Amino acid sequence: MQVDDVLAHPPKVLTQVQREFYFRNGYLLVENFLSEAWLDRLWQITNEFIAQSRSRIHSDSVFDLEHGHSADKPRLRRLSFPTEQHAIYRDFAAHGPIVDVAEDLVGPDVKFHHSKLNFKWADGGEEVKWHQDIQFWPHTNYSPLTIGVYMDDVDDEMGPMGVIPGSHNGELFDLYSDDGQWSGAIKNRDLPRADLEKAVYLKGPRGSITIHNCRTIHGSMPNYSHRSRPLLLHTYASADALHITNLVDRFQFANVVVRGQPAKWIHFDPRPCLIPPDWSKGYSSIFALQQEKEAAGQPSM
Ligand SMILES: O=C(O)CCC(=O)C(=O)O
Repeated sequence: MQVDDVLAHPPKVLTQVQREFYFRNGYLLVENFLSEAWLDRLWQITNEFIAQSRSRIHSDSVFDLEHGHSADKPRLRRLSFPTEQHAIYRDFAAHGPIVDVAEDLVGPDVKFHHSKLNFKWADGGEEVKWHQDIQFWPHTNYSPLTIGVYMDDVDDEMGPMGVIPGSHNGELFDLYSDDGQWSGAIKNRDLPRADLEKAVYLKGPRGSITIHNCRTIHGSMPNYSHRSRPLLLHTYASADALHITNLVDRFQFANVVVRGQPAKWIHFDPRPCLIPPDWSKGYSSIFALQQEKEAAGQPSM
């Protein structure tokens, strides 16, 4: 769908000013969006996964663990693909109020792509380097967007989501390092073209949501506070955006139309997109990719 067609469709929860802001800037923050009832449900199951992580020693396809993780002091970096792990996460992704937000920004036919829960644990939870998302999971157009739910209050010290306004209309960066390995991050020598001085950091009370377009440059600093920063992220697209790689094909709940109708016609955007490596046999997390590459002397996503 073209932006004007999306805007012509009556909004469900956002104001027209918020929608226009998103299309102009490539991001949006909506404070205090989620009800306490939803937050309680999400916390109930999230606490169970944190408890389960205590028995894990190494990262696996579900639990991505930070250095220093232990049974006494769990440091879960990411719970991967939560919608595959529990029905409450699936219910939230398919029927939660964020689907209304997605509909207001991609149009009446909404496809869910994937989700993840980034914890950014207290006292040093790892940074996410500047990157754009669409190079990880190319689609035939650039409608995909990611909605993040702050499950707790987030302030400046906690590594809030940082975005570069307007960058969704700019350059799409090459996220491979010079040796041809996927780094998942914009190279240091390219960062001067990324307008980092314009960065806006999205903070807010528990229940606030962040939204960024798949081309928007974004990242976040380490969490130096004593509180963790659980951010539950969901990616949705217009149903007329066909995913190009098979990253999520092995999952039951992925590429599912959660609102409206499946597309009859595919929408192609003529702007080219980088092709990522073949992750069909597994993908750990942006943290693992970026931090491992860094340990090996090369930055990543
Ligand atoms: O957790 C964050 O601060 C950012 C996450 C992110 O950009 C990603 O996972 O792609």
